Amino acid sequence: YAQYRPADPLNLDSLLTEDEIAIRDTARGCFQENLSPRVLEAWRTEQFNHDILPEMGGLGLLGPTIQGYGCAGVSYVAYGLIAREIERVDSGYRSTASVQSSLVMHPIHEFGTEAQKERYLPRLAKGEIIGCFGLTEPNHGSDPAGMETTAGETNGGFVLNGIKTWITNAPVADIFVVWARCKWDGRVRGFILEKGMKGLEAPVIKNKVGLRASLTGSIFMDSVEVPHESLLPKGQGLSAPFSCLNNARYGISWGAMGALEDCVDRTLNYALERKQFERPLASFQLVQKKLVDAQTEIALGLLASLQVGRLKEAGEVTSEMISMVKRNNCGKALQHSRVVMDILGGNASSDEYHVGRHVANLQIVNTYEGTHDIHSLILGKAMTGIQAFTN
Ligand code: TGC
Ligand code: FAD
Repeated sequence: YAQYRPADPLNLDSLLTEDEIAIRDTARGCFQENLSPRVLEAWRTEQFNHDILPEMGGLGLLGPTIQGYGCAGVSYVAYGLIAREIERVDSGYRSTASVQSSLVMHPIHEFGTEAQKERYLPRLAKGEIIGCFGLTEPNHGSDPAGMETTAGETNGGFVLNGIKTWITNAPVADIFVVWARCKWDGRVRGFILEKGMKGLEAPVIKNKVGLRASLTGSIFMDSVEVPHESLLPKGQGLSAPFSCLNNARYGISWGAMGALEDCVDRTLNYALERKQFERPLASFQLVQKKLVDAQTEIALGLLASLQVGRLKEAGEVTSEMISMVKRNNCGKALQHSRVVMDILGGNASSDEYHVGRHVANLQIVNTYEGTHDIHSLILGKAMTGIQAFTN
């Protein structure tokens, strides 16, 4: 038999290319060295660190699957591995990065003109400018089809009215990819708005109970006039924003596993050192069960994401497969991070032990990009042929 390695129980490494392992190791080294020491302060103060995106951009980690425009052009599995390493530090940092890569760079690359790609992608890839993605509204979260934001035609362009809320990166965004229903044909389309446009504001939402290391805001659009060149011309209908979500949801399925891995590593080390009844906590059967349950879900979840990534690279992925790994991995990460947190006893209450921060983050990760239950219904519809969202 080969040697069993608890850190990689099912030998995921054997399924990765040399390039993917090198990218993962670079990302891990960089994030553990540079992001980890800052996370507690960012969490406590809800302060956005403007160095983070340029640092990631310098390593080619933003929009990494895009070919050209200053992007690295790596595999979707490599993209997942990067998300896992960022979220091993904090889900909020992964949010900042995955919005930039999957929800801003992807739609510009997929649905934009050559001029839009040249104008925005190289600077987004370097982290010189920050983007956000506005789909959710105060009255429409799980049902974006009901959106109230509108785009009307004016001389020389369009005028946008509406409110988006719970938008990652919005308060610090230089560009805003906003989805609106077009008055002339009732279809949803994407528009690129720029900071400073008249009638555009993006106030911060303060005092979140999770994801405090990433900034979240609203987007208020009061008759914002934009030129024709702001329209993303190649995407029409809800399938356009949903295709961006497919990419982001896939990355999150890897990321959530990274957060749970950090919880397991920290609680395992604690259990080995802390003694009660004159024995290490790790010697108690109930403690070992908690750790092994979590470790098993990590190993299975990562393999599932890897398979979805390989199918994505081969052009054989479906959105239901992505729903399955997003739903499973986020749900399992939330459930098991909460269970292993018990191992810390009273120290779980201290943010210096970090696991409570991951648990609070994972509640949100399990909610955004389609809640756990919404993904149940997407998969339920595929399984039964009956949609259960509405009557
Ligand atoms: P439905 O009628 O099923 O579909 C409307 C059109 O969209 C197409 N479609 C998809 N296309 C590509 N990928 C997908 N995953 C797709 N899902 C649906 C569909 O084929 C149809 O196309 P067409 O051409 O026939 O018009 O839509 P519905 O209105 O019944 O809604 C279904 C539902 C509930 C599944 C959907 O609305 C949904 O996924 N809701 C969840 C909303 C959500 O995920 N919001 C995320 C906001 S962004 C965010 O949270 C970012 S957080 C980032 C961070 O900080 O990391
Ligand atoms: P609701 O849709 O009101 O759902 C509330 C509850 O009802 C949930 O449990 C849901 O599962 C359940 N529910 C709803 N409909 C049904 C149904 N038909 N059947 C059964 N149960 C149902 N959005 C963006 O566009 N861009 C972003 O960058 C972004 N970043 C975010 C960052 C943070 C920190 C947070 C908290 C959210 C962010 N979101 C973003 C919004 C996020 O995508 C939504 O919160 C999410 O889609 C859920 O929508 P909602 O909050 O309106 O909840």
